[in-house]
Amino acid sequence: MALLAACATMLGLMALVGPAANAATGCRVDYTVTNQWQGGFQAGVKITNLGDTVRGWTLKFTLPDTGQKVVQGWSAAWSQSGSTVTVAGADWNGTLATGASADTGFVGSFTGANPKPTAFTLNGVACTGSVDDGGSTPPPSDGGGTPTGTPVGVNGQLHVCGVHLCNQYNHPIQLRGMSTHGIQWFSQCYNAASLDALATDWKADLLRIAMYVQEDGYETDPAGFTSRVNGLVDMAEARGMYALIDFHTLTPGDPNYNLDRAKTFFASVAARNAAKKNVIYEIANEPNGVSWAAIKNYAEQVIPVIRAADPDAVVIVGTRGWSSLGVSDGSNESEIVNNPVNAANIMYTFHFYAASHKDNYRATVSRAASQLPLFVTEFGTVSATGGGAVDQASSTAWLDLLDQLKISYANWTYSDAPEGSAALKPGTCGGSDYGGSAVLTESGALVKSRISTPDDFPTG
Ligand code: IDC
Repeated sequence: MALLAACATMLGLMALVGPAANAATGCRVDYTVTNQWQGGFQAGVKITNLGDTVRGWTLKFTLPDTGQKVVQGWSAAWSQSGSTVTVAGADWNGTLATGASADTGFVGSFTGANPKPTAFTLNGVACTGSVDDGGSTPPPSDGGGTPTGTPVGVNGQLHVCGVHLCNQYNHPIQLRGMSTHGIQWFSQCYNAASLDALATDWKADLLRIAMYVQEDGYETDPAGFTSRVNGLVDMAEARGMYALIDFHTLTPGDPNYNLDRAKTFFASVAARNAAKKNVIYEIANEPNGVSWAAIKNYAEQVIPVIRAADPDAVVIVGTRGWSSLGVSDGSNESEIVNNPVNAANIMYTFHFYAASHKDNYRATVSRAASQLPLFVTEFGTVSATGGGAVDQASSTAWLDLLDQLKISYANWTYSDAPEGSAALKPGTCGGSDYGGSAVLTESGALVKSRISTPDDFPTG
């Protein structure tokens, strides 16, 4: 306490005598306005510890204008008292080694100007590193928040045409991208640097946002998860990537268990994102232990909720047997062909894990693709557990098939989880470097080599 008081006195004295001597830097804060609209904005707040390891941290800063309010923050506990904002690190990002960063952010509102915050302190020590608002200057855009020349800039609002996903010129396209891991566990992996790498180094067309409903997901904090999903939609949009909003039901397998939650969630995200061109809705990740009739019933209740708010977006419906078109339950696509969901502009989900699902699944997809619009919203190069060895031969056979059929896909996962399906080596998300090949696992290297080849998006 005495030491702290002495430090505070010294800092006070130094402030009085002017900036002749630099105080030892303990931290740096990068503040980036990632999106701004009438009366509202979203900002990323990246905290880098430049001092000794910190176990448990509290960031404070000042919002200079009286109209500036924090509405909802993520990846930390956010509160505001007058002009002072307090951000307390969570369990999973509360320890920061020297040089390590925590990525947090918030959605705010403002009435007058929206000046950048001042007086950042970490555990009471002033953060004298640079405070950067470089992200507040948006890249060239089509007026809808999307940079030109990017996947969204070229293809615009998508729709289903026959069995394909079509762009604004009504030509079939294939989107290739990555799925997040569960955002309740790997939120730290989704930040400005990692999404920059995904868009520009991986040249990904889409980001799937896997929002688990159970397992400490949405059901524990509906407002917080909704806000985090919206933030990721904006970050994808700012980089010209499509955003697949995945209502990641898994256990229990009957999506009707989460019907009320789905209606609440989709009403909110569809209203908030209705004007955007980059949003696709995936209403049930992997139904299991449940009939196609029950899945169809769920879809026919959730889809109208989305359409009421966002009439033109594509919606993707999960299928029986962990989205295997029924195959993993001893059925096949005919149950859908004979009894399709009563809605337009929809697609059906197919998932595979290359080391577990091989020729008979590929035969089903080959056959079904001429009758049903399919979207591989999730696949792994490994076994269905998400772990084990990469099956190079089966993965290659699958990706060749999807390319040939122009079926869009997202790979599980763009994360540094300690499992074979993760694309990034463990520890990657604790740093700030996501580009190049040194951060990639075997799975990441294989999938990146497929995703980063030039797109073929027909225009005109
Ligand atoms: C797995 C994750 C694993 C996590 C588990 C929790 O890889 O870290 O502990 O979920 O439920 C799916 C699911 C997806 C699974 C993945 C791998 O959609 O949630 O992720 N998988 O098992 N379907 C088939 C495989």
